[in-house]
Amino acid sequence: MNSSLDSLNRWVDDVARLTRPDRIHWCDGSDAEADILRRRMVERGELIELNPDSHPGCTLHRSHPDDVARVEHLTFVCTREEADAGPNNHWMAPDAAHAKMDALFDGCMRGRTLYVVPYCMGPIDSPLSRCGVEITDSPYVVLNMRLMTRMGSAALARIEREGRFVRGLHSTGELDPERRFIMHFPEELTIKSYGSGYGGNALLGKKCHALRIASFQARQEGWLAEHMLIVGIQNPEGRTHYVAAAFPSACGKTNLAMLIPPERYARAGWKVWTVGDDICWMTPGPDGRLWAINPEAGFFGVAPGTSARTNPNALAMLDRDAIFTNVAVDAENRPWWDGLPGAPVTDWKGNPAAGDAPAAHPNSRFTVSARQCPSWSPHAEDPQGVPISAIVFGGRRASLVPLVFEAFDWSHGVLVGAAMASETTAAATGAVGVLRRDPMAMKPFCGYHFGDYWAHWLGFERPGAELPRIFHVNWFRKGEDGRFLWPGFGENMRVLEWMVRRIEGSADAVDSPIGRLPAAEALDTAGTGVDPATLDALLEVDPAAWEAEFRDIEAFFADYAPRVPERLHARLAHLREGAAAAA
Ligand code: GTP
Ligand code: SPV
Ligand code: MN
Repeated sequence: MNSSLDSLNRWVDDVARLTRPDRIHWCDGSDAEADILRRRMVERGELIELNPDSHPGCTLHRSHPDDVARVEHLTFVCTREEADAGPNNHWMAPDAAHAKMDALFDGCMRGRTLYVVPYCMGPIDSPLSRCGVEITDSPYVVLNMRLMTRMGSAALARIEREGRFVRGLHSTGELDPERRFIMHFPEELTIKSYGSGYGGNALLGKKCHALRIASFQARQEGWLAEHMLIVGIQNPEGRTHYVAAAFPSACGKTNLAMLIPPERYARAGWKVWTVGDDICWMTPGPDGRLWAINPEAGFFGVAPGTSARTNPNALAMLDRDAIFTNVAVDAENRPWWDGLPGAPVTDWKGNPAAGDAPAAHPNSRFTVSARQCPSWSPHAEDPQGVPISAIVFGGRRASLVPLVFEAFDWSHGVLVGAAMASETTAAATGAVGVLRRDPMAMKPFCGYHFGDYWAHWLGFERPGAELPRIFHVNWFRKGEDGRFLWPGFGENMRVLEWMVRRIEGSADAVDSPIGRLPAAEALDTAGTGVDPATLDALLEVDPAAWEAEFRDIEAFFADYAPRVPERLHARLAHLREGAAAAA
C-alpha cells in the first residue's frame, strides 16, 4: 500500500480505537451511496422527504434547537504560541486542547458508523486546490459534504498522489452546548469538532479548512484564503471582469454572486456569472494579477429572504436535489420561509406554525450543488482560476457609510478592509444587530493574528504586481424612517457597472476624505425609484462623523499592537487629519 494512504489508514485506525464506532464506511461519493444514506436517515426520522412532485430529491433536516448557527465563543485556534492566534481568536494550548477533545471523543461513536470522507477543496485538477479528510459520525454531514466539496474516490486518489491532507475529526456528540468545541491546530493541519451538527461547525471543509487552516497556510505560502464571493461581470463589449467581495455572514454574498441584471442592462448585453458565493482562494499569477478559485462545489445559503424578487437564480436551483435545514413547510409539504408565497403549516421545530415567532429559523439554510445554478460560470472550474479585477469590502451599516466608494490605492484599500464593521446577524449565535469590527469579513475565520494578516495583505504590493482595485459598498444604509435607502439585490448592478467602468477608465469619481465617490450622474439610477435627494443621502460623507469613526478604528487597532503594520497607522492618521480639516 502507498505510504500516504498508510498514514491515512493509521489515522483512521487511531480514531476508531478512540471513538469505538460499530462500523467504518469509506465514502466514494457515488449516487448509490447517497441514496442509501438518505433512505436510512429518512427511516430514522433524521431527514424528511419533501414533496416529490414539486421538489424531487429534496429533503428537510431539523437540527437540535440549540444547534442552529456557528458558535464563535466555542471556536479556538490552537497555535503553539498564544500570540500567533491573535486577539481575534480564542486560544488554547495545543496539548490541553487535544486532551480536552480526545476526552470528549472517547467512545463517542459507540453504536454508530464512522464515515471517512475524503474531499478536495477546489476543482479536482487545479494546482490551487487542497485536499482533506473528514472523519464524522453524522450522515447529514456526509450528504452535505458531497454537495459542498468534490467528495469521494477522485479526492482519495489525489490524496494518494500528493500525500498531504488536512485531518478533520468531527462528532455530533450529545449536542450539549456545554460540551461543544471547534478546535483548529493550523501548525498540524488538524481540526477537531465536537458537539454540533450545524454547517460551519460540522462541514469541516468549509470554514474550518478553507478559511481558518487555509488562511494560515496561505500566509506561509504567499496566497490568500478569503471569505469572499466571486462573480464575473460581462459588459456589452463582451469583456468579463471578475469581482471578489467580502461581506460578513448573512450580509449579501450569495445574493450578489447570483445577481440578475435589471431589464435595461440585460437588453444592453450585460451578463453576470457566478463563480463562488462564500470562499475565495487567490494567488498571484505569472502575469502579476491575482487568480482566484472557489474551493467549494456547492452553496450553503441563507434561506429566509430568498425569493423570486431578490434571488430568482437561487430559487431556480432549489426545486430539486437540495437539502434544507431548519426551514418551515407548507400544506403541500414544500419548503417555506419568509419571502416565498403561501403560508407555513409546520415550523422549523416541527410544531404547528403559529404566533409571531418566525416559522423558518432566521439562519435556516439550503445546500445545493453549484452546477444547478443557472448563472454558474463556464469558467468556474477552470484549473487556473479567474483573474480578479476588483475586490469589494462591505458591511451592514445603518448609517455613516456611503453606498459605494473606491480606495485611493492598494494600501488604502487594505486599511478599508481592516477597518470594516458590520451589524451582527443570525449566522452566529449571540445578539443580532450589534455593530462590531469584522476586518475583511474574517473576524470569525482568520486562523492567525490580524496584525500579521494585514501585513500579509500589504505585502502583495510589489514590483510587477497588477493588483485589483478595491471598493467598499453598503447596501444597508437607512433613512430617518428606518427603511433601507437603496433597493439592493438586482439593482446592485448599477454599482457594479460603475466599478467596471472605473476599471476600464470610463467613469468619473470625486475625491472625498474617505475615498473616491461616483461623480454626479456617474451612477445610473434610472428606473430604481431612487430620487436625487435619496441618492445624495446614500452617498453622503459626513467628515465630523468620519473623524469619530477613524478615532474608533485607531482604538480597535490598539488591541492588535504591536503587530499592526506601521503603514496602516500612517494611512489612518492621514485620513483622520483630512476628515478633521473637512469637518
Ligand atoms: P453567509 O452564507 O452567512 O456567508 O451569508 P451571505 O453573505 O451569502 O448572505 P446572503 O446573500 O445569503 O444574504 C443574507 C441576507 O441579506 C438575506 O436575508 C438577504 O435577503 C439579505 N440581502 C442580501 N442582499 C441584499 C441587498 O442588496 N439589500 C438588502 N436590503 N438585503 C440584502
Ligand atoms: C457563514 O456563517 O458565514 C456561513 C454559514 O457561510 S457557515 O457555513 O455556517 O459558516
Ligand atoms: Mn459565509
